[in-house]
Amino acid sequence: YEQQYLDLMRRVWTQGDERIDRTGVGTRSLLGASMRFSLAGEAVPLLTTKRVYWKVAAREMLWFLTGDTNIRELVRQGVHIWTDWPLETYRKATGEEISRDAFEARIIEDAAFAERWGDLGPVYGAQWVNWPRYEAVGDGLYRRAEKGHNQIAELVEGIRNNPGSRRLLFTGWNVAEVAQMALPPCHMTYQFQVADGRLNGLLFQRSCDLGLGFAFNIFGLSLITRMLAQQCDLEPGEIVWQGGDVHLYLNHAELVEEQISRTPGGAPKLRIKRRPESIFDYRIEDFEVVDYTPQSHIAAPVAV
Ligand code: THF
Repeated sequence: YEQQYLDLMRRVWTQGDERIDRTGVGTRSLLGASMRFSLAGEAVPLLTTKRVYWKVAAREMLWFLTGDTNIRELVRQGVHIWTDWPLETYRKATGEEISRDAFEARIIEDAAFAERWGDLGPVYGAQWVNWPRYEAVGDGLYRRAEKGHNQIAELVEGIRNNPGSRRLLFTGWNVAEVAQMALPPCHMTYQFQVADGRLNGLLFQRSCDLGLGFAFNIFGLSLITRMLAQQCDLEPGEIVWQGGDVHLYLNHAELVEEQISRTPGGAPKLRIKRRPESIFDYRIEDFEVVDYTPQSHIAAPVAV
């Protein structure tokens, strides 16, 4: 399964259009790519050509499902993948040359500081479980309702009660709120299908950092598909990944060269050890990856 990924990596690296992107780092990029992976049995498309910190990706997914958009809880759990964006904002606003560690320490120690500087705006979680709803108050005026749409809860109901539906999806791309987000959603739309007692999952990702983010995003898609299948008494089927702007950052040259020279090996499995009451009750201890013997981690900088 992993060969699809390595082939795409090679194609983007050798044929991608080179340009300076939003971050100023520069990428090679192409538009439109697709991959499929089976989740049959306990299979999970965890990359074996480098070690992927799957627990970080799992914690991030659980954090999305709580609706939280502040990095504080992530940082508390030792997850650093969202720190760079608030840190950049803080440095620019204050001119203070605070280190990443010191910034994270303040986020943890000081609730008011975290409230002021740790929020990413209405990103994934906010849209997934609390998409704004408005109610009429007369005279053509509307106010924001206290409770928004919980797309995830509605999705679970949809899969259970209307499995033939072609509307089993959720999205983070709220056009009206994109401008308030620290970063508009990259993995933006998830769609599901029930076929032959199995749950298939598809992700459309408008922008994909193939060297860094992809490994997390494909694991996240596998995890949410497996969780939803469990909640709806279905077997997990296959997942389909669709990339929009698929790119490799120019400062990932060493990672790319090293990774495409490696040969995939093994068949990692993802196990869910308990069946929680609802899709919102999973804990990190519920997940276990076995038969995962990856090659060494390859560090690469994240473009902010
Ligand atoms: N921006 C960019 N440039 N790339 C991304 O992958 C990305 N994301 C999220 C938002 N913006 C992005 C953030 N997610 C890592 C992983 C996921 C991220 C951001 C960073 C990362 O650095 N991973 C390293 C180390 C992991 C660790 O130390 O825990 C890795 O090797 O995997 C994609 O959704």
